[in-house]
Amino acid sequence: SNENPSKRGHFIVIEGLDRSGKTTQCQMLCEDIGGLDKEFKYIKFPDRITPTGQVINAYLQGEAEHSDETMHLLFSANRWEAVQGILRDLKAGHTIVVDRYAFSGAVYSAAKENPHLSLEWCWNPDIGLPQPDLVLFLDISSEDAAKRGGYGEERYEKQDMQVKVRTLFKRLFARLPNLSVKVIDAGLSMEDVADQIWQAYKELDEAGSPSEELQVLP
Ligand code: Z5A
Repeated sequence: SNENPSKRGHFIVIEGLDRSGKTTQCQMLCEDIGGLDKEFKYIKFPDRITPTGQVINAYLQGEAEHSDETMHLLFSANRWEAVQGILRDLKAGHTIVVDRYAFSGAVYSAAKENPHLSLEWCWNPDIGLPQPDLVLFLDISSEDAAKRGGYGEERYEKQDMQVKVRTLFKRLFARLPNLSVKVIDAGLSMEDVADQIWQAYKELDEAGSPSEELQVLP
């Protein structure tokens, strides 16, 4: 029940296009959770610090070239190497807020002009990762996203890519009927986006016991 002291933390993922405000919203959500005196942890993928993350960072910045398949599997490995820590923190009752996850992993690779990288092939290496209790998809048109700061510096920050990515996100979520996905209108002000997210967080929290074991991505 809700009074169970060994209750695990919530596992929340924020997804969306570039410049949809994911990092901004993760920070605001973490602050609000902390304001309730609850323990939280923020994780951003790719984690550019680990050995796989350093290869990914160099690739994204255009400093290194690798095959599409190699990069895809490295992005996935970058999540797999975080699994033990995620499970340990959830078990300790900490809520985890994740900035991009397997959904970005599948759709950014599948959006490439490479016939080998079907959405299905791209999803496969992430099957078995812990499944989030809630995915907040920050939905924004690629035109509105492009109007925001700092756009266009990294490898995938091109508008035709972003249009494909948005379509693929929707296709992927439609294929995962047991996943709880909430679409958030991310074209609004930061405060209005944060309000929608806080509403979704409270619904999750009030729904009570995530005491069962975490599901895995199918
Ligand atoms: N990638 C991949 O291929 N495979 C994978 O498995 C994973 C990722 C995990 C880097 O990711 C690239 O890696 C990314 C996907 C690919 N490809 N691209 N391009 P990243 O997460 O490291 O990307 P990022 O560049 O750090 O984040 P971002 O997506 O660009 O930004 P964001 O987190 O969504 O937005 P933000 O930093 O919060 O805000 C962006 C700007 O907008 C900033 O100036 C804010 O002040 C402003 N902002 C935010 N909210 C608002 C509102 N509501 N109104 C107005 N302005 C706003």
